[in-house]
Amino acid sequence: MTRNPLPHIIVGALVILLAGVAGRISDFTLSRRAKSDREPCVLYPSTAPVGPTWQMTPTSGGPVRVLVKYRTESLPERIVKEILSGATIAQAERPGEGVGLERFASMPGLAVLGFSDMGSAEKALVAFRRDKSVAYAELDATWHVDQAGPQPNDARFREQWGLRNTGQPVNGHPGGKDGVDVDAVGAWQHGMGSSDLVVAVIDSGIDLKHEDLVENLWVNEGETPGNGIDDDGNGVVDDVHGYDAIANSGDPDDDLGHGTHVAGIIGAVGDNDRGVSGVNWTTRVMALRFLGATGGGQTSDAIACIDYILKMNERGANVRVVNCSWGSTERSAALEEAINRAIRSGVLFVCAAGNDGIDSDATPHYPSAYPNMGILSVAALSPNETIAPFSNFGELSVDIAAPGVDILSTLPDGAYGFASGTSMASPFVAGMAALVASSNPKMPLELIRARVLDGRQAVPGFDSRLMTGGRLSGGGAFAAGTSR
Ligand SMILES: [Ca+2]
Ligand SMILES: [Ca+2]
Ligand SMILES: [Ca+2]
Repeated sequence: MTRNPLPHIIVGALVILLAGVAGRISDFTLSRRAKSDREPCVLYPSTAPVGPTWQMTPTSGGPVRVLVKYRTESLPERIVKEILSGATIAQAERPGEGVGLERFASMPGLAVLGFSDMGSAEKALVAFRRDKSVAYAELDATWHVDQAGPQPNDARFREQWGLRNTGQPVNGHPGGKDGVDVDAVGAWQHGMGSSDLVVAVIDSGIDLKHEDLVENLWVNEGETPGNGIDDDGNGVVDDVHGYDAIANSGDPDDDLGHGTHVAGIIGAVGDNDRGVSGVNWTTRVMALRFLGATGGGQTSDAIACIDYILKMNERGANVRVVNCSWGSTERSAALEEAINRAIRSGVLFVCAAGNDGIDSDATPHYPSAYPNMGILSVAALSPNETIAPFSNFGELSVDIAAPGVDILSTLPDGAYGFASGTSMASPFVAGMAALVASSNPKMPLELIRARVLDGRQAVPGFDSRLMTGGRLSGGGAFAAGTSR
């Protein structure tokens, strides 16, 4: 690990400092309060630093302040007198008695006025903006910490609306709704993941050489790579990062791209300056291949992947979460039994709800709809907080929604790209399940499940379409944990 802790220390120190000064973080005002009780109509300096982690919102409640900047190099005495007499701002309140005027050394033409309510402030603004000697006039905005929590330095993190949605445009599409994300930043206040816990991706394999995945791949410590020998005697030669059930080999490389994309959502290396961040900055992803280059796979190969997971768990691998971003309306009794057995051993299955845009209660999609509490079924959320039109839903059979539209993640050959589908939504939940459990890698399946589901953010209209009626929230999942 070569993480630089300095940015987090700085952010943390800033948050503590602001909390100490303001007494609260969310509504922190940087304008200096009046020295007396003579508000409104106090003129005093305003110091509002601008930084990338700050967001501006209009002041609400209390005295409403207005900043006025005159074109002159100093605030003209004539203007000061007019302001103090109320002549320039005819509709605004008259200033109080004996109120002094403070100027800004660096901006001599700027003044701050206080009004008792928004109505008189807005009238004053209109009057100021009509005045040709005024360069600009604006409300004295409140600044606050936008999100108190660590954010990774990955080059394309800003495009990952699923982790942090500020309404930014993504993949050439207009921005969605601010805050509609998995609240990864809230979750990261509690931890960035753990290398003691393994998430298995049963899929098309993974690009095992990807710059943003290598560090977070599961490693079979008992296997010496590339010597053509099954060193650990588990029946698979050179299985260093997982298993290819199609070729029965130890090289689950990805020639489809699907599994690599899924793996990056769960655990692309976070805060390493490059690419993207996974829900977990640090984790261990086991690569399991049963989907071939055409995107299809056999039941028997899926079962072989589960068999491999259980075999390695017996040897101490600690696979706690399995992601299944695939499915069919065909119901396999054999696959169902294999999954049920794995769940009984303490492994949580997180599955895509399917991309047919239908009610899964009426037309079930498997394995997501197998009736087992150890299976979480995930619908795809859009950045506008709707269930994506292609996504399956179901009040009984689909549990929760997670981002699944225009999701940026890793692709084979060291690439990055966008994809949409419940295939992308499922790994957000699988990744968050692992993140929630990272403080206790032996956390019981039932508790992991409860935290993820109980922590969901309720969304109006989702009640009739999803079991929890909400979307995944990392901050909520950790809060759900502390209330137990
Ligand atoms: Ca082996
Ligand atoms: Ca070997
Ligand atoms: Ca990265």
